Amino acid sequence: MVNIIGLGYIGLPTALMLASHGVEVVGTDYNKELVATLNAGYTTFKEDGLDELFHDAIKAGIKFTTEYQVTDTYIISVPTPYDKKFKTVDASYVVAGVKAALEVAPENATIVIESTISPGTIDKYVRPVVDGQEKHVSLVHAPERIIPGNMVYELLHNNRTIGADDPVIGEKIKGIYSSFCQGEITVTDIRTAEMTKVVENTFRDINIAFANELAKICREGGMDVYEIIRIANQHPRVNILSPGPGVGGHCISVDPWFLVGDYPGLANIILQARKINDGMPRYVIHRISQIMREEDLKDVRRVGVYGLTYKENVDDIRESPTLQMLERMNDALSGGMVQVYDPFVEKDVVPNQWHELNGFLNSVDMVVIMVGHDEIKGQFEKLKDKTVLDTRHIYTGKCYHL
Ligand code: SAJ
Repeated sequence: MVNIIGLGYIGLPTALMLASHGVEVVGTDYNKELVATLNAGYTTFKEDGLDELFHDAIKAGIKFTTEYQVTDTYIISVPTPYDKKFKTVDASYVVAGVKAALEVAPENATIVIESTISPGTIDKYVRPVVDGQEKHVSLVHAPERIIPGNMVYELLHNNRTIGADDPVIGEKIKGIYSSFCQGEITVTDIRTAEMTKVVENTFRDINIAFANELAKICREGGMDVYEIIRIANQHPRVNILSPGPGVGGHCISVDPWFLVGDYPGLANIILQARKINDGMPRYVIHRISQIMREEDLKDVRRVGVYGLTYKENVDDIRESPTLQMLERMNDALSGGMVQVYDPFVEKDVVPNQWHELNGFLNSVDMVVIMVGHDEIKGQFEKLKDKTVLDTRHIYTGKCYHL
């Protein structure tokens, strides 16, 4: 039996996937409310295909509880919050999860850590806890790679990495993930697995920063960045990502800082990329002011910001470029408050937040598309009388770009 500890964005889909592929699974979370919701038959966040998977797993006998189980395999997928000021990861939830597992784990059990951690975290914070007790317990790091918005498909099809001290244990854990994972699974050591995960997200951050820098250069030089990237990408060895209003989410905007923090002086491109991407929300404010002047729009309250989430078709607002922009907007746009709307965000998180598209659009003259949700793609005719700044290059009508 596998005991999954932490039933959030990664733990829940992983637990459901294992259970629906014949593995006996108990999901444990200390949040009683979350466990009660799952036991009442409801998932806790929106994701394509998650509800179907949930029903398959229930049929297969998955259990949800607040109790830690006595078993030979634990998978820890708890949050690793990030300290914005010191750019470091807080491993305390991981350590607490490991300690909880150790209390009940039998001799020779394996503890797998799925949570994203900075390279060296296991040696520094987890290993001392495991080594400091009598029982022999093996450690494994199996970082997740799935992308919010396409989690179910990617769980099934992505390649995976498993880092273990002992290759035999690595192979055993590979066997468990192979129950559902159709991709290739590479077994390596723990440090390599930790580093690889961070490198993957850093690669993407640098590529996006390059696209953002090109957008600014092309604006200055009067060139169309999207056409240039489209043509450049026809080269067989070029694959430039898309410019945008910034990089949000809990991964790409966070992981590269681990390398900057641990290797100051060596992580130079990485640091510049972070600065460029973090500067994009401010650049969008600058574009809004420019366009307002050009169009003779005077009232900031009649500017509407479409999209609050960190990217399209998800309900996650962590580190979202829109939130970063709104924080800075007050002073930059002479104190006025823009209107804001996102179809995926039901709770009120910012002032002047609308919960209905038509009302939002009626209250504004200018729309800034910050997120390319499918919702707006299906209703572009509603924007035809507006001044539009499209930061995502999705709008088909006449508009401004980054
Ligand atoms: N973005 C751009 N331009 C692009 C692509 C993305 O501006 O061309 C922005 C998005 O709008 C968003 C941010 O970057 O604000 C990050 O979004 P994303 O879709 O690129 O990635 P995440 O953060 O949702 O998921 C990433 C993935 N990592 C990689 O692709 C290397 C995912 O596979 C990881 O599992 C996840 O991080 C994680 O948990 O580490």
